[in-house]
Amino acid sequence: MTLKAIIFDVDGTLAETEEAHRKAFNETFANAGIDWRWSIEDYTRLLKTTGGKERMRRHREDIGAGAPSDDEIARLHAEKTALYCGLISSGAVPLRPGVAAWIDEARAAGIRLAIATTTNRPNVDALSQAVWGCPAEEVFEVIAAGDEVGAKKPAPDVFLLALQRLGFGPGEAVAVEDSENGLRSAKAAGLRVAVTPSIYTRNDAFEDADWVLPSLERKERPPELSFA
Ligand code: XBP
Ligand code: MG
Repeated sequence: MTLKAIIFDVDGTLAETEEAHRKAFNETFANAGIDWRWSIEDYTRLLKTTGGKERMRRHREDIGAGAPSDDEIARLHAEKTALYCGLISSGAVPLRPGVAAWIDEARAAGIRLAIATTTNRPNVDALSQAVWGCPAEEVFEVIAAGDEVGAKKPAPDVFLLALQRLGFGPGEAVAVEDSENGLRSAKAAGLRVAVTPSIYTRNDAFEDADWVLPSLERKERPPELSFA
């Protein structure tokens, strides 16, 4: 079937954002007087739990702590989002190689562009402003983000929501992901999936991917994913 849309993940796919997320979590904990500090090793493990609030609850359970409460975690997460957006707005994180050119190329070819991400909508907008100088909806026609769905990746919900908003079936779109959870989510939605591993996901399992690409640069993309 002809390809009509590309649905992009954000964290790790459009940009290597996870170090900025980790720093924002750690700064939030320090500001709140909580003695949690997530190392790169900790965060690699914790990333298996998608969503920032879910990740904090997972850590609380892992260490057998009774606090912070779920309400407190929601407040901490709002602060983390503000800190993260500040980091991204300072221009600290560029797009990954090939992303900007691919998006231009796809748009010029009439391919419709969407986002399906676990991250919060303000984080998507902060990245778009920093790298494109405009709100995310000026780049992506459809954005499905964060808490808009009940079940985060690897559940298919966020990709199904993006497809529904596009008005397409899964055979008409391709998902672009960097993680095993993202791959499983997109596959469960019935999509073909191109994976480009990121710093935090290079040891994930990608056997089920339709394509595994070292980067999203044109020279690495198969003919089906080149439009120029
Ligand atoms: C990314 C995530 C997100 C971010 C944090 O997953 O799991 O949780 O790390 O975002 P994916 P929030 O790239 O598969 O969408 O703190 O805003 O939840
Ligand atoms: Mg990702």
